[in-house]
Amino acid sequence: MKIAIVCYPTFGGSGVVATELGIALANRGHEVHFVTYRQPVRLELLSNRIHFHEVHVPEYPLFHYQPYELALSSKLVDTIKLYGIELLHVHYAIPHAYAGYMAKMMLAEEGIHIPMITTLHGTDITLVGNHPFYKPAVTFSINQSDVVTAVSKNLKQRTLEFFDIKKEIQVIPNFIDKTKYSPSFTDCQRSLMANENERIITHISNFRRVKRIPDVIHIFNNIQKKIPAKLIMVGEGPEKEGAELLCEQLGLMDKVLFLGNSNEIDRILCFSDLFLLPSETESFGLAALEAMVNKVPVVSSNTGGIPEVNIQGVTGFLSDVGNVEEMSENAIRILSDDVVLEEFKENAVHVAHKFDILKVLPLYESVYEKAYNRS
Ligand code: GMT
Repeated sequence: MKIAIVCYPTFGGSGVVATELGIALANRGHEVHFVTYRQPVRLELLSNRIHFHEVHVPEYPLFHYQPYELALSSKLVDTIKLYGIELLHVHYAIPHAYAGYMAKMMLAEEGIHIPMITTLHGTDITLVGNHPFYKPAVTFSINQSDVVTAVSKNLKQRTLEFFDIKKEIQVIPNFIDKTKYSPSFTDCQRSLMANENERIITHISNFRRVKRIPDVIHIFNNIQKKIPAKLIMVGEGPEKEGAELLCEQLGLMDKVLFLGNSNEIDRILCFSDLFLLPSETESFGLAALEAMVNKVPVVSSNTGGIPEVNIQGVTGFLSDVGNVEEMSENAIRILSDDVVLEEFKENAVHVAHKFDILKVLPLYESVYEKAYNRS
């Protein structure tokens, strides 16, 4: 099939999932066209089956806000016509489902009927979508999609609670491509990050408030009082500066490394012993899954879709949001014994393989087929 994918091109989970899905679809013989304002960060290789179309929004002084939705829907119309695209898959409802619907309507005027699949990722629903300003537009564009998918059961349930949705929502979980994590890759360069006797703890996110970055630092502070350890913080975002200050106040600066954004998180996870994800909410927790496929157990909050990924007492432990003390105790429990740590590591990778792309990709393909045959 010829598929257009609309996503955010940044380090956020929805963009990563959309990009990895597009690459996997191209490997299966589909022709994939990414339409967004910048080349997605994980899209390194373009080929005759993977195309990237940049959406330009011309600056015009009259516009206080530049109209991205308008530019995106026009670009979609042009790209769909030029390349004979058969299906549109938008990731993240705001504003992609809205722009996609407009494109669909414009094309229908010309007798071109294109099905639209909308995948909900979480923040589009829980944080932004339920804002009263956006609610009518988000409800409308979800209901106008030919097929709606959500990345976890929890997200589906919350979408149905927040919005008046008339469409069936199909749960298709996020996935990992385990072939990208070769077991022969042993050059972890652990020694660059920590001394031999130290455990390595990692957190990866976009450092927004929802990630509860101060909890990460406090949990690490408690751990390092009992166990020699280093903390690696990967990512950029508004909470990063405050996190650095907190580390300084707690006298942790020589034990915490802030690495910024990285395209090599598998290398970082390769030498990690534990992943911390104490988020306020998380529709899925792709970062936790990426940790698990790299044999890293997870200590997390028990919110949103995280319990569908991190299994209590098996791949790690889950606690109520903000329960820093319990999360610290659980982390110490995993880290203080080599045998226990190894068991959790093995369990983590075992459970992660249940989310292998080879199991998840056919679910998307069957949804595409259904939507295409209906249109
Ligand atoms: O977590 C973020 O802030 C980024 C956000 C996004 O939209 O890219 O992530 C959401 O989608 C990911 C991929 O489906 C999920 O793994 C994350 O849990 C979800 N984030 C939240 O729900 C806060």
